[in-house]
Amino acid sequence: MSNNLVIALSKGRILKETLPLLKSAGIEPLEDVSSSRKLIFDTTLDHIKIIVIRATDVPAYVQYGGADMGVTGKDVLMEHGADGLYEPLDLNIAKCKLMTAAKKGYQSPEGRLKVATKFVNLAKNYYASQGIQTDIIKLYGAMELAPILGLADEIVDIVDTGNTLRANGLEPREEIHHISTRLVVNRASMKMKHAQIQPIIEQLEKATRA
Ligand code: PRT
Ligand code: MG
Repeated sequence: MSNNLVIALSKGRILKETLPLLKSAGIEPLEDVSSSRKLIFDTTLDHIKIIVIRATDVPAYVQYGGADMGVTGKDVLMEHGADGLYEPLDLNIAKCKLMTAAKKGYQSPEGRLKVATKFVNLAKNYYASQGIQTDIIKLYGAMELAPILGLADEIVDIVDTGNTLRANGLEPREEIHHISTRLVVNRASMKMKHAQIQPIIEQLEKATRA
């Protein structure tokens, strides 16, 4: 088995906060990952490569061993399921909340609720736990539009400042989960490459506490 290590990073808002943490662990990409069109990067450590992919694709890459380690949001991990993944570290970045929301002042119906979200599994489980029956409509973005245009009674989405909801005449309702960014490790890699992976986890842990 090769001792090469592949680390999967989420592009988008998590990336900027992840790079300084990796740097403290001595791992720096040799090129600017945000401006390059490449998907795989050499780093200051010869045996470590970084890939930059969508946050939602990180669990699959790590689960199936395409990457040994990965960085993605707890929301993405919970929605995907944690099969084949260790989650050794909370990186404590990109913190936000998974919430329900609706039009300001809107009275949600007593019976079945129409819910628009990209977090289909999390939404189903949450409303089921509240004893509420739902018809879930899967969307890939701009969930805020759904209640405005009558597509849904409520949405389930990530909220940080609440500005996006307010700007669209919506209000936050129930908090479902606190979210932050997590380090995940492929289960087989954790055993086979423990000597390489453990020090990285320890250095990242130190960096997140700093
Ligand atoms: O954009 P793309 O479809 O490629 O993927 P993505 O939207 O999943 O990626 P990205 O980069 O936008 O977010 C990656 C991760 O960042 C998420 O999985 C969360 O774990 C975390 N995160 C932290 C957030 C936010 N804060 C956040 N504010 N993800 C999304 N948002 C969005 C939210 O969806 C809403 O549209 O920002 C808006 C709300 O922000 P406020 O401040 O207006 O409340
Ligand atoms: Mg986005």
